[in-house]
Amino acid sequence: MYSIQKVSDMLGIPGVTLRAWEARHGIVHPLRSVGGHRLYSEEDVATLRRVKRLMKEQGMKIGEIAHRLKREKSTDRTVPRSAEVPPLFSIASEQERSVRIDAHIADRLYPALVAFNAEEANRAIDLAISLYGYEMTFHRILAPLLVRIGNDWESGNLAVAQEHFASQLILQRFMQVFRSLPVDPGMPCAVAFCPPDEHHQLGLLLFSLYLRKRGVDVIYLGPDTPYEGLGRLIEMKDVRVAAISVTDPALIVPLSEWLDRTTAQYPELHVLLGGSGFGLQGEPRRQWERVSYEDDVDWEAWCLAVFAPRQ
Ligand code: B12
Repeated sequence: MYSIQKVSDMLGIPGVTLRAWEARHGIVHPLRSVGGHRLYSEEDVATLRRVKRLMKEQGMKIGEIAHRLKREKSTDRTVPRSAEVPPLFSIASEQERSVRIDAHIADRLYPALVAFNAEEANRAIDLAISLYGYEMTFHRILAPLLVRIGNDWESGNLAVAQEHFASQLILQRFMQVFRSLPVDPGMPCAVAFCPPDEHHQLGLLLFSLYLRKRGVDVIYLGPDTPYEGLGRLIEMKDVRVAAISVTDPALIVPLSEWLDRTTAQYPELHVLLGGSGFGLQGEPRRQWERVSYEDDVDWEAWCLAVFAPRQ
């Protein structure tokens, strides 16, 4: 597996471009390390190499290439199911096997969700958790599935009721695990939210789960959170960390204004900003003391620095 830096060096494609191709066009879906960093497989690297070649040799645009790759994938899917999913444990490499198992679970889960079949969907999720544990299940199976569902809704292939049902069922499973994880009383408190009008909460959930697994008491406020009252919450609970996720870049200006006020008022507060909204911004990023951007930091190292016991 390769880090984003390694892939960028190998292929001469900037990291920001790799992230944009993933977020906007779904060219590849690298796995995530426990620290939340992208891990590219050989197959991902081969796909990216091919994308680069198509751009250079045939002058194709990234959108056209994404369509071609999708078309090719759906043509592959016309192969009869029995041929497509061979017996789960007969495949050579570890990585191939997990890709097959992922596909097998997703092939059960997706139809169950769009058919409003909660029982079957929960069984498929239980199977995934028993195979991978909950953290890997969320990163490998459920997060990519939510992205697929979001895409299918946006392209008109799913009705809003199907999208809502599927998203809600998966979000409930996230919350179930989240609530069941113990809080370490020695750890400071964190708050996690998306600003007003931001409804994309998946990245925030993954990060919150990551913090909660480490015993951090995360107050998860979720999507579309008004700024009013957050200062009071920070004081009441002695919040040390604010994790904020933004997908729509238009929301960054009001967020910056809130950050100006809040970091001045609570100089001890650490803020971690994440979400594709920041990657899409053309202008240079604002600098604040104690504010970091998730794609510049190693989650593990950042947590160690921020949550290290005070001397
Ligand atoms: C799923 C989805 C939805 C779901 C959201 C479900 C949910 N509850 O979260 C639904 C269907 C509700 C939805 C609605 C809309 N969506 Co939408 N959606 C998507 C989709 C398919 C995937 C986004 C996603 O969840 N990615 C997976 C997560 C895990 O990735 P991520 O957010 O980048 O997070 C990663 C990192 O950035 C990081 N991270 C993120 N936040 C944080 C925070 C911290 C603190 C840290 C440390 C890390 C971190 O962690 C993650 C893992 O590394 C994308 C298209 C795509 N393929 O990307 C469009 C997309 C994001 N949506 C889009 C739009 C426009 C909308 C809508 C306005 C509807 C529309 N198309 O008309 C609405 C309304 C949303 C709103 N007002 O906020 C646009 C956004 C364009 C833009 N830049 O503004 C996209 C890109 C689609 C497109 N091509 O146009 N959407």
